[in-house]
Amino acid sequence: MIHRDDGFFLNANSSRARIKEAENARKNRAEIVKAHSQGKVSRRDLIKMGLITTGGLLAPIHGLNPFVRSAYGEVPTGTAPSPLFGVQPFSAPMPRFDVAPRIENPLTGGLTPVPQAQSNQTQQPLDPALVGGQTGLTGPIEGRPPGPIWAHQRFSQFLPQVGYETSQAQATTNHTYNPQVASQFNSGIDPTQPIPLKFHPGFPTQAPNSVWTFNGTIPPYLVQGRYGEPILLRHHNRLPADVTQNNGFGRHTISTHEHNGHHGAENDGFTGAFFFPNQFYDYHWPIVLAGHFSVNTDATDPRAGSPDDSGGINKVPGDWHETMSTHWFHDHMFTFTSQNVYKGNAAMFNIYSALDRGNEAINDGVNLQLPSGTAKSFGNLEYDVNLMFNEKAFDAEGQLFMDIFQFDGFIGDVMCVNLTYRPFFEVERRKYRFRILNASVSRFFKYGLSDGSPMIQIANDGNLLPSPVVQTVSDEQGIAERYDWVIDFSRYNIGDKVWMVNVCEHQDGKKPANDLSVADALAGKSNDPCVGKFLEFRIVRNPATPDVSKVPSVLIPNPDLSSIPVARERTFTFGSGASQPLSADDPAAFTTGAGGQTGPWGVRTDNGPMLNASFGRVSAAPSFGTREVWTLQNGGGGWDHPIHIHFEEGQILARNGSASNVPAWEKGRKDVYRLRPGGSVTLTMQFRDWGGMFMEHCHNTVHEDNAMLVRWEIDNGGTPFLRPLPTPIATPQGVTFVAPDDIAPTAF
Ligand SMILES: [Cu+2]
Repeated sequence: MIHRDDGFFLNANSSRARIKEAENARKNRAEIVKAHSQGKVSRRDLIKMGLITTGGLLAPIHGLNPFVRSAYGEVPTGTAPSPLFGVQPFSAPMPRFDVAPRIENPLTGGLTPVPQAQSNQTQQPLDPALVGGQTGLTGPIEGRPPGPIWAHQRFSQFLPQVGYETSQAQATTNHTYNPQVASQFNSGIDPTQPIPLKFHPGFPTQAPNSVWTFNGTIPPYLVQGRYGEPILLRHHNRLPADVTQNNGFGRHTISTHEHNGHHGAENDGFTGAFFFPNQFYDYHWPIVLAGHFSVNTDATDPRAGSPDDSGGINKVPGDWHETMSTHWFHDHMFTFTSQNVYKGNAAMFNIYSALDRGNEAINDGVNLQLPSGTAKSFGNLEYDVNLMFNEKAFDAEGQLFMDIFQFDGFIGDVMCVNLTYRPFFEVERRKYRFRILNASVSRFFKYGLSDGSPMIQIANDGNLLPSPVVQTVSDEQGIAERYDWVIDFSRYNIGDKVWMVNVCEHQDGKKPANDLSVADALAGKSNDPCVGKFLEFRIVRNPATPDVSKVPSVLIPNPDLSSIPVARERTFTFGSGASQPLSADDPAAFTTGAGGQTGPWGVRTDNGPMLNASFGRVSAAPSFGTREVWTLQNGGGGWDHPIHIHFEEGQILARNGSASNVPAWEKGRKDVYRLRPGGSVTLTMQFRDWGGMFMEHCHNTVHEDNAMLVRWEIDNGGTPFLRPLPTPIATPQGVTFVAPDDIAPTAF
């Protein structure tokens, strides 16, 4: 246990002079972040001005860089502490998610204009602010790339049956909160009361351009879907057309990634397929089981199914072993993902199935009866609770603050659950399911209950585990990973309290610095303000009816891939010191200068060079319908990287070369693979059902943005897919296509 008296986080005992110095440094840096986010200076300009180095580091200038040794001490100083306005922890209720209303007839009037297979290129006048002040120009109403290549694949076969419509928008008061549970299951919150956008009732209201959430409101947004019921999510961009109207960070162009949706790539939120203010993008989520066209194609197995509206099952094609449950969706805008997600572009998506029904009472031999509720045939939320963990930072006025010059990662100091500072949640004496999302920029969480009681992990990422795993403390949950837990509160008495305690200390965004014991975290033996109690459970009553939920000893076994030949093995190394051979003018490439050293982060594909991202570069092109084995290697020991591979679920075959290193809670399917310092993960995946271009990247989104990301695409030898696929280049006047700017020699 390392206990520093001082370090990354300044605290109230730090000298006033140091705090003032750090606050001044923050203000000075914020001016640069603002200029960069608004496009007034490029990374190349910042290098020329000597403000950042070619390695991507903030130059050691006193008054700018908080890590410069100062007269006040030898150790690095951090940002000034976020103000808490006298607020005490556990003084506000934790709000449940705001459930998106279903639009039942998206093709017959529910959505206007009617969704269509190809992008709607109807022209509209362009706001001059989008085009350098030019007037009289027009652009398409939909930002999806035009034409057949980016048409929704198999749209007529999977016509949307339900629609959702939401806007990325400036912060505003929520007047339509619908948690889909009675207030007794929401710590007494009255949903008819307006909810201003505050991270605690005692904090200041956020300015419209400080926070950009779904519909501009909190609590976070939740979509509920089910297999066999295709969804059309129409996402409007209602952000300011003037790029400078962002309160210092965040980009007004967005791309929405349904993290790990098994959908066509045109609906994946490709990082280069972003759209502009006043446009919408129609995302078509067919919600099919992987293997839809090759396994159980006659839909005879009831385990491959969707809940119907009367407690039964609608059987669907595909492999029931591929059933997914807890998803989220978030921004994927090229080089601005960290800012946009942090600013509020993050929501959750629960998928219901025959196995994971969201109804704990239906006992039909298929339904696993996980804690949820009983009133509705599926999707009951009384005892099935989405939790979004992330930490924020605020400026001296209490407005949301972000610093993009910590290229190792961005770490905040105000721990929030469901965007509320250290809240309480009232529970009954029975079992609950918690779907926990790490929605941070760069922080890992590791947590347990304050009394050391067991928690049962039932899912990792979107996937129920083969078998539940009992733990008293979680693993270090990486950014974008989802862990689902069952906690049984029947062991407590009415009036008891128990806390969730974070034991994972960060000193920077590189990796966890130290894992404390729960006892040490409770004793305050860390200077990281996010270590310690952060969520208070108040046991308030007995359940009105007996708890009939179960945690079966078998959940979802993995699909057996042993008879499928391995078509190809690939290696990706994630590290620093990357270069960018592409031109500074290349619109798809992360670059700071011609022939440029940029960086710092990159990916080495097979034995090629360590490269900065370009979404125009094809790094890998697996053949449609095949299985491959990929090894993800950490290029260094000084950092951790949670690597996300889009589209298909993988099974981890080995950690550091050995299957025996894979812990029980990683034995299911995964979509984020944290490498651990110096470590490697070997996994296997199939490439089925859909085509197009996908991504693989670090989900420490500061690393992703700077520029640890590769594009891969599914190849079918030329038909029906193009080989290679053209790269979309988004402009307000419409999307054009260019040939890939680079193809790795081992891609095809
Ligand atoms: Cu990383």
